[in-house]
Amino acid sequence: MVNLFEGEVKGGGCRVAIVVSRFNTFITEKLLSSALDCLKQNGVPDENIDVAWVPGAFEIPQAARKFCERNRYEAVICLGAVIRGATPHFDFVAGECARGVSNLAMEFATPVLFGVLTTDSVEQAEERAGGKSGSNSGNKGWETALAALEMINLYQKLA
Ligand code: INI
Repeated sequence: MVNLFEGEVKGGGCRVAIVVSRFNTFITEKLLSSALDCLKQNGVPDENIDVAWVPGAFEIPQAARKFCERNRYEAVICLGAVIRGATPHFDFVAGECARGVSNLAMEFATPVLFGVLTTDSVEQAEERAGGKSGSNSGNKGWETALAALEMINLYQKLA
């Protein structure tokens, strides 16, 4: 019989930080709203959630580091939207953001979650942010918050 470790989604008592980027706000506000719904529906009270807005995805890891350094959250959630469109910036911004978030997740004992959309088009980004209405179904904000709660519980079991 193997010893199995699996995180359960239990938000009660958790403190969570969210970094969300303002670039493509029409998408990122939907990611944020769905992430907040998920946390609240799973028992995380408003006063246990801190949210920081940053200009763009490139700045996400910088603010996420500050949250990690505070050492008072069970998870740090990163939300953003990098859309290829016509900008040559895409690969640099998307790549540096992913690399920065991944480095934090390895460096700190806090789970750091990657809810940054990297898409070829606005339509693809909308699809992943719950459609035009920003519903919770198919919304990566919701999925990232759920993943955060699972990782928090898993880390508690592995501690
Ligand atoms: N930031 C994004 O979050 N998404 C993008 O699609 C994007 N594009 O395409 O350029 C973007 N650029 C801004 C970048 O994140 C920084 O805020 C900026 O370069 C200042 O450091």
